[in-house]
Amino acid sequence: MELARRIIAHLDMDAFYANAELVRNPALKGLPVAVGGPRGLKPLPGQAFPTLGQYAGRGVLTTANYEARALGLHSAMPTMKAAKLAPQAILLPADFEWYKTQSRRFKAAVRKLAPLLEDRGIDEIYLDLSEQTGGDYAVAEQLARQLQQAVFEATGGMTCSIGLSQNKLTSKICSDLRKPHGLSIVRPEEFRNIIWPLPVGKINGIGPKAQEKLKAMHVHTIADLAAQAVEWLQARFGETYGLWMHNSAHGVDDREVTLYSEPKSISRETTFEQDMHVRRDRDQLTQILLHLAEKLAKDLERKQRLARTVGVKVRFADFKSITRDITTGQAHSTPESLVLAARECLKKIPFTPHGARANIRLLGIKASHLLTAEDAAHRLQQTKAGGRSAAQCATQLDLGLEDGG
Ligand code: DCP
Ligand code: MG
Repeated sequence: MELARRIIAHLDMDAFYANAELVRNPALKGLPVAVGGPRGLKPLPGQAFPTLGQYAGRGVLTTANYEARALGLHSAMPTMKAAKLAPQAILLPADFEWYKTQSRRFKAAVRKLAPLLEDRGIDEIYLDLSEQTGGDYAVAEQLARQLQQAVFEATGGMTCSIGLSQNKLTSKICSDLRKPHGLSIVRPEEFRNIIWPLPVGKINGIGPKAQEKLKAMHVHTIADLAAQAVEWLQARFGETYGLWMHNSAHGVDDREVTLYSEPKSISRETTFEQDMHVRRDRDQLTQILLHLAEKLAKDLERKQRLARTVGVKVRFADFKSITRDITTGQAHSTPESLVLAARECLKKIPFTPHGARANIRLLGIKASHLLTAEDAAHRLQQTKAGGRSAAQCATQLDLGLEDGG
């Protein structure tokens, strides 16, 4: 399908975790509900559900339903702050298994009607409707209504919002315009009227930092951004990001809907034929870690991803496993940087010179929080591991035990 006639949908579930709770607990309907409380918070005597007012601690909310948002609550709000704003709102613990079940259900229902689906995480997807609709927005609108109905039925009553436009970027903005249970369409010729008046932060990829910087330069709306010369943006934000901003402000985004589901993590591990001693077999462990990092780097390359988080897994002789990970402001893709990060993780594992924690039967390395090169260029620095080779990085493998310790 030629680019000009593409129709791409973005579908995002409304107040996902909170509405998932409502499905299995209809008594919550109409009440303000926040998700993210501690497990085991009991309702006060005479009340059906625990409330925010009972909470004391340092957590944040994962989300709030629209009744709770009317009271000022939102995702990522410190729970204590939420408790001051709305002590009467209901506070539930998050149950990811249940949300994943509901996620699978809504995606399966959508896939039956629109098979060209890109999975973007627990509550959102992109769909390429171009072929199916022949590029006709009236047909796409009907299909979108059917999708909303199918999602509603498959999930036991959960609503979603859909944006329709010629590309992912615009549809993502669009799906948010009429939440909840919204359907918004931006035809190519309507882009300026509908999208330009919005603040720059509505573009997915212009985060708080870039917004601040733009604000200081009196660029507030997407129209303001579109009015800047691309060279001006590149001089201030770098070649790649400046060009991307310019294109985004003009509604240019050629990214395809990719059908495979996003890998959440990639890992490599190996079980030893004989247990390895953390000190005596250090050289061999070093080589094994390097080998695993090289394999993992190849996996990442094949999948065209970089990792924000690197983790290690160690299984001890007594079969107990420990994992540790680190997330830095960097994206890892080379064996060198993976090894360096893995070494940092290993330092956090409590090895002992003797006993069960001295002998390892399995070593693994894992990359997660995977980003595309494009995401990484916008958000993070890529590590070059200080120009050291993988072998150099690995020679000093430190398992937290001094020689003779
Ligand atoms: N989430 C989270 N922490 C955040 C943001 C979101 O744990 N800071 C979780 C809870 C949300 C889910 O991810 O329910 C989906 O995120 P959305 O941003 O799509 O938010 P909602 O679906 O809750 O609300 P909306 O109706 O605005 O999409
Ligand atoms: Mg959502």
